[in-house]
Amino acid sequence: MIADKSRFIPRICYEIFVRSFCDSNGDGIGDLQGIISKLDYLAELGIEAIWLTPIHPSPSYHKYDVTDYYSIEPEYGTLEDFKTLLAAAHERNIQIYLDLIINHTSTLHPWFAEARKSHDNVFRNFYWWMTPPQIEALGISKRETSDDSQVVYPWHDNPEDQEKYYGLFFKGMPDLNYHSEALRAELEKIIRFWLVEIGVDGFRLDAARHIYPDWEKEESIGFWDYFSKLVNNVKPDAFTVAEVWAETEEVAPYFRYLNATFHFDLSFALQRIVVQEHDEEIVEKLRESYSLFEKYNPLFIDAIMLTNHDQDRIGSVVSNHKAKIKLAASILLTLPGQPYLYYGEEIGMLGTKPDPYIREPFLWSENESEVSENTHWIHAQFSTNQTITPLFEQKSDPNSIYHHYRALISLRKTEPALSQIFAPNLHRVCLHDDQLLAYFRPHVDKSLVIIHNLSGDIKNVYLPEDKADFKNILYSTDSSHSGAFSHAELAPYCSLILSVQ
Ligand SMILES: [Ca+2]
Ligand SMILES: [Ca+2]
Repeated sequence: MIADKSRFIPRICYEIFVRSFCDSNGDGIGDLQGIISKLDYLAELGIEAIWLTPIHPSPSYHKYDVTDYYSIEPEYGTLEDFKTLLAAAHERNIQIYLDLIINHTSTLHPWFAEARKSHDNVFRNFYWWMTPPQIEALGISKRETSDDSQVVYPWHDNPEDQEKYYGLFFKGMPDLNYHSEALRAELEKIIRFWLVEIGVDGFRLDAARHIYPDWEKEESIGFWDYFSKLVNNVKPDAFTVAEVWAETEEVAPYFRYLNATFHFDLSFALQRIVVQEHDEEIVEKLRESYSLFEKYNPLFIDAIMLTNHDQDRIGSVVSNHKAKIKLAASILLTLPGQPYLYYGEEIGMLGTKPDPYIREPFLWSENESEVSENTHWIHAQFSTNQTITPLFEQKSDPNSIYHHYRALISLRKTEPALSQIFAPNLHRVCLHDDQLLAYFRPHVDKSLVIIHNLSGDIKNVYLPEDKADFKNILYSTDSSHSGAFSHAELAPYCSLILSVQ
């Protein structure tokens, strides 16, 4: 079992797509010094941990195909810059999680460059190789697409080689084969290097359900047993959050060995209820997931998000409807779990796939001067000065999306009922209207009732008898509310948090 890490869990996390976040040297590409310059901004927003998308050398713009696990992509900076970032983050009580991509490497990684040379190369079995008859015999030449990979034919040609190699995501990303003990020894070195020598606080684990291929799928969970033991041996308080992009039932067993997994089912459910303006018994479904997760790990941490770098941005999902953007944030930040904000959500950034357009430059200021913190490695199609108010202006507008996020994060951190992370305290409050989403967060010090109006209509709210004492308005986005909750109306898309006193 995993160690008790309850003392080490920060509560508000922020995903930075490094290339797009902040440019420090005017080349238009986000970099580590840029992130350092924004740590005060993140601390002010209330962020307590950062998940950095990959920072290792890589031929792609997204860097999910690593060529060297021990250094920093030169476009992003140096190892010294990274150490500076880590120290500066720790000074502000912000943890740093690295994106660990160990399902595959780049074809340009020296291991693969060796492996592809010949059948008897010592690196050959770091990867998966088979002849076409072997592939046919196992019936694995084709696969069904999954939420995280549209690839149907995962076997790729190596010129002048009778064997093909397996690459689930694309031919430039050959899958690693952890049947190789030598590869496992390399992995141990990588983990030790980042956790112990450099001192990062944890890992976001990419493609965790794909470590072993589909025909050996059940091996993947066992791999994380091995992995968590490695981590616990070198740094028991390190944090692990896994990408297991699947239905909740398939996700749950991963909690046996890992602290947290991203809740994709919830992410899509939150998007749907805000778009459709109807609840779909989200609280009941969450409670079912909790009892499932609990079976595998009583200290499970539900990593919750509206979207991440692989999903259409929430701003676009709700058609840039400002009140709905705020409503989505209000729901996310009042539910149990460890929330992950995707950079730019706090200023209402937009974007739909293809991928580069859900990863556009953060708008710090208007993009007019030549030298700017705003990155410009891509020409933004969605988040521009015409569609989005840059952070600089939102800061001086108390009604901005930015201030909404900030207020909710602050509230989450000061109210123990909201910040409770273990044994999620969540119960449905039935208001007999599926356009009202209401829940109860009991806590020994101060319990809360939270009500969201999902609709564009003014709603009458009648609290059930057992919640009749919840008359104190702790927080409301309805400007007509103040003091005691006697008036039973809630304005469109507004949220209300009530306490007994
Ligand atoms: Ca730069
Ligand atoms: Ca794999």
